[in-house]
Amino acid sequence: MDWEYIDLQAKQWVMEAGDKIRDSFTETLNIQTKSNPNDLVTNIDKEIEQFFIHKIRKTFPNHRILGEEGLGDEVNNLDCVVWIIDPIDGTMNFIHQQRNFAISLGVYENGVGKIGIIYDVAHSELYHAISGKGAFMNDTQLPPLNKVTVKESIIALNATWVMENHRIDHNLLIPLVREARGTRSYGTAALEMVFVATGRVDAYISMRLSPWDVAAGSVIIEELGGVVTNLRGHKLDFLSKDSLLVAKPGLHQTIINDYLKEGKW
Ligand code: 2AM
Ligand code: CA
Ligand code: CA
Ligand code: CA
Repeated sequence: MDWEYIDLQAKQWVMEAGDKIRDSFTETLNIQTKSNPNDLVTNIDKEIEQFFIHKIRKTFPNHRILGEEGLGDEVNNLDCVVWIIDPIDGTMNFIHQQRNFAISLGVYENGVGKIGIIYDVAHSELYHAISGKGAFMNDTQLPPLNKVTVKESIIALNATWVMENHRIDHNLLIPLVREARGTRSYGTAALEMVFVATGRVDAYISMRLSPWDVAAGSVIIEELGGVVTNLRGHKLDFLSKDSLLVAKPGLHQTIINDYLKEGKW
């Protein structure tokens, strides 16, 4: 498989999609709700997903597509090549802020991440990695991730997970939040993973994300020596919803061992 060619094509499409999203800033959005009143989708989310599907089907007819808005294929396994697409990650930010959202596109072969592309449209920052070939922000290669202690780390997480919620004992994360240097919350899993890749934050935690939220980010993080698992320290399967812990090497192990030990939750 010529991953470099696929990566080149995908990056061109992502830039084109970014232009479409920027053009939409002056238009009136059609906003609908999904699973709850704060789970939003717009006509642009659907149009961008359709745009990628059209391009992929025309250029790579044998590849399958798993997209958040469900316009691609019904994907029940990751055999052969599957594109895992989130047309807009951070839709709430897209609607309210016109920033802090991203296009996220991962290409997997037999379940193994080969290409990860995340485009921060508002900042014109394109992050990408081809497995084994380095990770880049625009044309600048990103350096490998260094170790850091909890005391010196900034951890990205949503305040929801330290309030009473039905996924996790909300007391579990309090010691980590207390001992970390700081916490941040951006509302876009794809960019929060990119922020770990660039060292802007040291770890990112979420209780429940879907394959399209994490597929691209995982390739970029792992290329830099970072670690991507669920909160129990197990690998993700990129087919089901799961929790997520992304962190620099060392810090990941420390968070699992000292703060998230099974039995505590
Ligand atoms: P989305 O914007 O593509 O839906 C913060 O809400 C992060 O969690 C975003 O990356 C968002 O992706 C993701 N997310 C996953 N499931 C969600 C849901 N049910 N409602 C809102 N955001 C969700
Ligand atoms: Ca969504
Ligand atoms: Ca998403
Ligand atoms: Ca989305």
